Amino acid sequence: MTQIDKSLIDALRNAESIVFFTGAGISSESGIATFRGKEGLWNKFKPEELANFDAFIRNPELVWEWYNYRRKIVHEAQPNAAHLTIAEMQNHFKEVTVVTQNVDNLHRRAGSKKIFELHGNIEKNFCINCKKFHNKELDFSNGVPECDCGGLIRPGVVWFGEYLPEDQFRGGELAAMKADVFFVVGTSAVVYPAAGLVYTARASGATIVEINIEETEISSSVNYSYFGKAGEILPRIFEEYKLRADS
Ligand code: BJW
Ligand code: ZN
Repeated sequence: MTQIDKSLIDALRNAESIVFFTGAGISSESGIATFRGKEGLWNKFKPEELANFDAFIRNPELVWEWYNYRRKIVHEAQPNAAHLTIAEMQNHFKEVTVVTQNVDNLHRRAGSKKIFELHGNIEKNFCINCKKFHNKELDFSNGVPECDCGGLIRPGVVWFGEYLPEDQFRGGELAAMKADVFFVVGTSAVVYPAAGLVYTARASGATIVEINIEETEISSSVNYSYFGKAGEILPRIFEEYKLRADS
């Protein structure tokens, strides 16, 4: 069984601000497939075919089919032990911030309060023409839904080649700069500018802790790597912290 380093627990005991930078892997134990890796969604679907604006214009039905399929899975999923541990940690630290690349709402449903969503939210939709949001249930009975202005309605997520929502990215960046301990959980850390936040946190002096089932692009740049499932490792770290917090 992976041992949790005592020096990490010491760092947590001295920490005021902790940040969880999360990716698809944190939700895989809730039954939501990741994008990359052997169980990844994109073994079947290529990102360049689906997660970009040109693909949507070329074939909006196909792109919507993919998002509606995923939306159904997300609705049926429940937050797992990793999401719940992060939410519980809010009661033990001055400031806990979640900076997520996920669009699945599971951090919010677990009870996390301060969340920055870098890649949007699968529950939201907006018109490609006037940008108005259409967040109520959409009607697909006459094909891809349209706005009153005639524009197609698209999922409210960030595709390749698109800018991240400025307020969300800026919030994530400030949190990374302020973090005492910066956890990187369940992300391959290959998609930018999100992955760059790890280096922002490191340059600002944070202790970086990676939790992943396998090595990633950033493994050689972190202070601690724990290889295992987020839903097992995070509760163990928190248990160790609570045990030693009183001693
Ligand atoms: C577990 C686990 C368990 C599993 N426990 N762990 C060349 C070089 C550098 C950059 C670029 C480049 N060419 C283009 C770019 C920019 C591009 C980019 O970064 N591309 C790289 C892939 C090369 N980025 C962009 O385009 C971004 N925008 C941008 O740069 O704007 C500026 C600009 C504007 C105009 C023109 C040009 C530039 C936007 C990126 C948007 C990403 N969108 C997606 C889709 C969101 C909507 C949706 O959900 O459909 O976001 S792509 C997809 O990847 C999704 C994710 O949020 C993101 C990251 O993936 P994540 O979360 O890391 O998941 P995985 O699957 O990769 O990894 C899961 C991990 O979990 C694995 O490591 C597992 O081992 C682990 N794991 N089970 C712990 N139980
Ligand atoms: Zn419109």
